[in-house]
Amino acid sequence: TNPLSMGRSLDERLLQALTDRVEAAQTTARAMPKLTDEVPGMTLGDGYAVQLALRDRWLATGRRQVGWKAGLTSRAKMDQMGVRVPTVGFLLADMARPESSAVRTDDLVHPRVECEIGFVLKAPLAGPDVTREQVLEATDFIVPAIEVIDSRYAGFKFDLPSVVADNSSSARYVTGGQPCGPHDLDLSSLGVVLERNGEPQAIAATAAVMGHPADAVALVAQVLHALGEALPAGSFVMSGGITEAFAVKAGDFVCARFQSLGSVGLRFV
Ligand code: 0L1
Ligand code: MG
Repeated sequence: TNPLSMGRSLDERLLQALTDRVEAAQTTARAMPKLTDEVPGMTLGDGYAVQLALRDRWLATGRRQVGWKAGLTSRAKMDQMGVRVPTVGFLLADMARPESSAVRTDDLVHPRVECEIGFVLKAPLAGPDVTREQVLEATDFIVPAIEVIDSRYAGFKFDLPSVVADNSSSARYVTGGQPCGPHDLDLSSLGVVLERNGEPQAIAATAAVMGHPADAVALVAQVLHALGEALPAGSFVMSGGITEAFAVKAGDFVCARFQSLGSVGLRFV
């Protein structure tokens, strides 16, 4: 599948019905079967149509969008989930949690954590062929982040259109450590250790994210262009999990230690 092919097949009634279903699963933290069980012909473009319909509903209620994330950008994540195409998802301000804070688990289905590099943009990024260099030029600073993902699909079992409709499993995120200029370090080879309860769960380097995390941000810009969207200045963009994701439960403490960027942590209650 081409991550930029956005052909659509759903009529408006079915689009709204599927959006209702995703909205209910996210709001009540109840798992649902994957959407393609009912609509086997759903396309990637249909998945994004549901995601954007959901985003627009949330914005209409006063929630605020701060940016976007890339999902499934590392081989480890793709192998773990059996999906080979990177995706994007929107990030709302109220998904953020303070560093070291307690994150509730009772309003999530089956949370998992990922360590990622976050980019804060000082200039807009738009168009069909945004490059790594343009991403770095447009970046104000980068910051270490942990994403808490929570697929609303039973057993974390889904396919590409379904996971895209579920906003690429976005749930919570936290930033921390030391912000750093995009040219102050080699972003392609930063080491990271992801710890759970003080024990290393995974050790990797940022090259795992499409060779360079800025390439994942470029891909976000390209996918958004195909959807008629763009990254305005000030956007916060997460570039995707560097390692596979790990399940967490109440009582767990998670910390990601990044070379040169410090650490970011949170605990679950
Ligand atoms: O941020 C991510 O990589 C998540 C993408 C969706 C797949 C998943 O739930 O693992
Ligand atoms: Mg992620």
